[in-house]
Amino acid sequence: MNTQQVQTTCPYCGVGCGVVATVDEAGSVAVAGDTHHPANLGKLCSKGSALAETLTLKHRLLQPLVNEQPVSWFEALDHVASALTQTLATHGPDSVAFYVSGQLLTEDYYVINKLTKGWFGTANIDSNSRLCMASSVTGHKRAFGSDTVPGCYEDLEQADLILLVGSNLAWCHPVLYQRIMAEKQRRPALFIIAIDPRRTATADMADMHLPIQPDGDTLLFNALLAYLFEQGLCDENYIQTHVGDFENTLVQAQSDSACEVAEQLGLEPALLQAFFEKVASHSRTVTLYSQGVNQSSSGTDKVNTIINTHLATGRIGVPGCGPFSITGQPNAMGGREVGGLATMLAAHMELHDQQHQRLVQNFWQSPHIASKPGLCAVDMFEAVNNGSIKAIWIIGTNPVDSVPDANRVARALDACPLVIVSDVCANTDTAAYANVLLPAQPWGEKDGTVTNSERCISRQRAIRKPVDNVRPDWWIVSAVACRMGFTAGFTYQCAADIFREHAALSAKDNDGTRDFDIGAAASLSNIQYDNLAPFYWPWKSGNAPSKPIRFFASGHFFTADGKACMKPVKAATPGNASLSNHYPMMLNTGRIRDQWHTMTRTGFSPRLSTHLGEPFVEIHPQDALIHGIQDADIVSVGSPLGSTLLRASLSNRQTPGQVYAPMHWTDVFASRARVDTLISSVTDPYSRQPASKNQAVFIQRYEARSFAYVLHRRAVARQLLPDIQYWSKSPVENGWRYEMASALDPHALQALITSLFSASDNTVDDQSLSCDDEAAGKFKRAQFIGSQLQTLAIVANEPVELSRSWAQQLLTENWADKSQRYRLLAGRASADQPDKGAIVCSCFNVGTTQIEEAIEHHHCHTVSAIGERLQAGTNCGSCRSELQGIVNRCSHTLNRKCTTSPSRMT
Ligand SMILES: Nc1nc2c(c(=O)[nH]1)N[C@H]1C(S)=C(S)[C@@H](COP(=O)(O)OP(=O)(O)OC[C@H]3O[C@@H](n4cnc5c(=O)[nH]c(N)nc54)[C@H](O)[C@@H]3O)O[C@H]1N2
Ligand SMILES: Nc1nc2c(c(=O)[nH]1)N[C@H]1C(S)=C(S)[C@@H](COP(=O)(O)OP(=O)(O)OC[C@H]3O[C@@H](n4cnc5c(=O)[nH]c(N)nc54)[C@H](O)[C@@H]3O)O[C@H]1N2
Ligand code: SF4
Ligand SMILES: [Mo]
Repeated sequence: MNTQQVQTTCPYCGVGCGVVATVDEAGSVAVAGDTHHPANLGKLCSKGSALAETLTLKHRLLQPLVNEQPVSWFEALDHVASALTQTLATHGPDSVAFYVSGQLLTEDYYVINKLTKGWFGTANIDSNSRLCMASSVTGHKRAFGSDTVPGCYEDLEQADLILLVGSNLAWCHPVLYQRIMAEKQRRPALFIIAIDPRRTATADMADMHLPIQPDGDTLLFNALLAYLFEQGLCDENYIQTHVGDFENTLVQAQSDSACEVAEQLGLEPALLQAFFEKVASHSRTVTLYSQGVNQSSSGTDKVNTIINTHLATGRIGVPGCGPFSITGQPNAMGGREVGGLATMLAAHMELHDQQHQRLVQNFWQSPHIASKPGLCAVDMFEAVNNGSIKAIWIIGTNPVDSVPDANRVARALDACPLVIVSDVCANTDTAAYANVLLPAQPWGEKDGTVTNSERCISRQRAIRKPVDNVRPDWWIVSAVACRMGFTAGFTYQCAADIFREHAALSAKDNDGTRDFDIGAAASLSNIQYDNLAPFYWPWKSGNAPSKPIRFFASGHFFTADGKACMKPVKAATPGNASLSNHYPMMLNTGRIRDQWHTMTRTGFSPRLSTHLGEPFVEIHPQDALIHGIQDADIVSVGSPLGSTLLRASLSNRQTPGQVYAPMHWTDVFASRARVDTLISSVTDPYSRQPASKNQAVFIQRYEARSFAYVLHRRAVARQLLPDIQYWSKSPVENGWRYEMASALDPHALQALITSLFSASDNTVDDQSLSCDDEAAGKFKRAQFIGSQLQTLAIVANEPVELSRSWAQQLLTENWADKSQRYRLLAGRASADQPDKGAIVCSCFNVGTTQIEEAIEHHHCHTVSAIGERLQAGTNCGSCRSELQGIVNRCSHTLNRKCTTSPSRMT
């Protein structure tokens, strides 16, 4: 059979891995890592490896809709254009806003930014990057005079010491993490320190873990600076020539660290001292940081205290050194390059700089140019809420789930006269509020460029013909602009036209005054653009740089005097000042390994749902005891803004007083698990980035009277489940798994489930089984159609005990042999199908029981030995830290059974 190979880029995280997609004649797609791509050299993580599974059309938005009615593109575009024209004419430029995404391509972003700032005359365009990278942008600008990431991935392999601050790299940037671990294996002296209030999978693999109190980072890094000075490790020459404000910064750091630093940070003094000594004794240091730094009320200050330590020691701009802000989304960097935020202009130019305003306006030949900042994400939704924004166009993001005070966002959109949503999925929580819904081309069909964390620009290429009726995001916005009469600025024929214009603007009157310059790309032909290999910016002339370029090697910074600025920062008080008797716990939120954000793509992959299949809250056993909570109970987690119901997962990964919940679950996948309904709108004063990681909450056991586990071939509409207080659903092969808990008694829940999930036709096999023990509150039912299991429902008065990894295969099995059906009710695998335990390796479907057995009975005492025996961890490697964790645990208690994570509930 003929096959075609396309080189493209992964649409998930900011590592920006190259992907080779192989498409056969029948249209089926297989993906593999691109061995030629400099970011990943052939590796992919679990999410990247599962990309082909997300190409299904099942959940796609395939048709423009206006007021829920299908319309042609012609009608949809006309409707949007006239509604926006009218809003602008009646209420002025600031009544309109775009809220976009770091997952858009550079070309999409460029066009949207141009329309807003040049034609609408407002800077009301902000992005989910505000929730993600804004503190890094602001910190970079304060220190370097520009939003520049100085280093590259190679630095991580050349360093002697890596500090991972507020980054769960093992789960969130797995391929980069694997690059570090491969280097560690080659060079065991490479020392890794994780700084995170939680003992994450990343911390498990680190040589040292500092479980600091939340928001202790500014104090920690100020104290580190004071220590490095005391040890004579500040680089006087570098400071003299290249750095400003050293003295003031040092004085502030010394004054902050005069207190009991270790005690405030919640650390053993010896551990803190050991940390200081490690940093002092390793000159090749990279500090890589992510959302534990950015998403904080002191986020920008955290960034600057980190950069301060690098500037003071000259550990920047040279191999193996530097502060490194790792980006979350695939094109967070590209969005910043085109200026797609309310506080920037374009091509790394400044909104407040009149010369930049003139330059951009002349280049665009636009009627207007925005000259003051627009509203940042949280304020933008407040403006929608108070009615000053009357039309909002949301593209490639799901704010009803991901923006703080998410219920307010929903209310605001509900009341907003015009909500336009461009998405690839039909049923997102945000799409539910759209007056106009526009189907965009997803990954695999769209075409353009993205920039990864190390400034590498790669092509995303279409790997198959777009489905009829979906369009590129840049095309949709340009088509509306043209209908509004702005044809001069928006008659692009293809993505390459936009990229060339963007490249030309980056070089316009630049002459080295701005870091971002890809002027050489302005003359690419369409064919050259199509064939463009990954390259690094800056690219001013000559051939495209195929090797990473470091900034600041010669110390030249983009400030007026060419010197970097150290920033005196008053350390924040660690912890959370708004804790109270009502809200005594600190809620930390973030990610899990195999889900992507609001699950609109990964949430439909059975393979990616085996790792952690339910919304959960991780609680320290001591706190659980205080609050009368047991493992697998349902817990209400609430703040002054709202409350959620989550499965309890007891774990000493948490520090007492703190709980952790993932951000992923939405109203599509669970009854009440939208964690952003709890998060208040507190933002960093400089970057306006929300503090998503430190919310005062209460936790309380939900007194459920009944619990259920249900397997069914179809999903049931949310509206049909109002009487089931807790439910979550996850895909399994050939159907769905539901977990439930309710205030009904078990018998009533059983009856409700039977009415909801019974096959409605008369093909139901009369051999269907049931086994009820009314007195014990246990009810079990299995229904068949022919040889296929249709529904399995187990109801109990306590959390249902059942091997989930065994049960999730049941809808794929042939049940023609009726004598075997009893196993379903007994909850037992047949002898030739031993229970795998909770799935750890989703590539090869390997579970904890198998791993435990390999350790106990086959002497597999290393991750590699387990890999050789079971294949676990040998493909994407995302689970290697968990494998190591199991090895560590089992080596202590070899004759005891390993326990498994309760949230997986084997
Ligand atoms: N699997 C997966 N990978 C992803 C994503 C995904 O959705 N799923 N999303 C991508 C995106 S957009 C992003 S932004 C990145 C995010 O990547 P990360 O930032 O690595 O992920 P998070 O889980 O949000 O948070 C990181 C850590 O910050 C810690 N933290 C919380 N408070 C503090 C604090 O005060 N100080 C310190 N030092 N640490 C703290 C948390 O405990 C958490 O372990 O991941 C990207 N990669
Ligand atoms: N509590 C808490 N909240 C957080 C965070 C946290 O750590 N804690 N993290 C924050 C961070 S860092 C981030 S990045 C955000 C992420 O939050 P969101 O951006 O809201 O999450 P996604 O699920 O990535 O939303 C992307 C949407 O775009 C759609 N989409 C995918 N591809 C395309 C395309 O090509 N075109 C169009 N038009 N649509 C497309 C998807 O179907 C989906 O609906 O969440 C933030 N919110
Ligand atoms: S690390 Fe994983 S999610 Fe990130 S770009 Fe690579 S394959 Fe995609
Ligand atoms: Mo992000």
